[in-house]
Amino acid sequence: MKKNLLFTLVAVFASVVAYGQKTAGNPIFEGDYADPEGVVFGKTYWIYPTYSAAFDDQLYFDCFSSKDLVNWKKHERIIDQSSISWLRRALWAPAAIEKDGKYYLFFSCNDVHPGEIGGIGVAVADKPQGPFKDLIGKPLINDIVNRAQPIDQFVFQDKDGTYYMYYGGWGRCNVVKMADDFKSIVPFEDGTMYKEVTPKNYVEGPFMFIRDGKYYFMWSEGGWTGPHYKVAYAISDSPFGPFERKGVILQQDEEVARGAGHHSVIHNPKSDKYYIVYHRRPLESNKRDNRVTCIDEMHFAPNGDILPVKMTFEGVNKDKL
Ligand code: FUB
Repeated sequence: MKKNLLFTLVAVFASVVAYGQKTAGNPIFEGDYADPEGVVFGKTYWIYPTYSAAFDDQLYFDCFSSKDLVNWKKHERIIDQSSISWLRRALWAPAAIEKDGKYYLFFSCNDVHPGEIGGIGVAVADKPQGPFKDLIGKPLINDIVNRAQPIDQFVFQDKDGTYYMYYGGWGRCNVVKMADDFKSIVPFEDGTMYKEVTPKNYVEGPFMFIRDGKYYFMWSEGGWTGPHYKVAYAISDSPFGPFERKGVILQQDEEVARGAGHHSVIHNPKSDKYYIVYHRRPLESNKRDNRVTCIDEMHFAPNGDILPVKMTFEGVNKDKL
């Protein structure tokens, strides 16, 4: 009886501590997850990461939701091999958007090389947590154009409502225009289908957001398997660039972690706070797939430049939308 009472008291104390938790702590959830795409749907924060494991085991995505950036709920297997007939391996780098009450999840798979089936696909669901089903039953982009491997897609809505997709590995980045139903890509006004926008030192993981009317284009540099992975950025007046590299804003810190990169940015319009969601490798590890998802606040200089991000173990404070 006494033992039970003690157990109950400990459990109550633990949940009070957990409830009162003020900062997220980094990593924000357990497990090896990389390439996190942070996005806001309604009053909920969502993170869609790659399941970081051997390529042959990367056959599904989990995602995570939170009301406050601190307490995260896991949603398992929001899409898997049963709903993508052409998925063989290496399901990577999800990108999620909402349009007209439907949720679209863009993904890449198979680590595609010339002559192979794979590349960027798109799935749809009625809820952010899925279940997602392949929308077209084949890749949206299979070909290697401008030497860019079709991976690491990011779908961006411009000021006029047009959706563009930035993508590319192997050190090259393309932008394409999306059809309204996301079932295909469509020509730009000049008739071209692909525009190369590769900035200096670009490797992969493009991301775009607008702040004060300017286009902030960001990407990862270095090799994702090593310690020197990092994030750099450019500011432009156009979604097509030119993207002149301004500098690195996220990189390894000998006191905190290595291999920090492939990020996304979440903005809370109410508080006007910006958060960088990224993966990093713990200091004590040199395992390729031991990548964990973290969030830290991103700050700007008065002239609009992004200030170097200080990676932390504490993470961010509670932030309700
Ligand atoms: O997680 C698989 C690959 O690693 C991504 O596509 C790259 O951006 C790198 O993060």
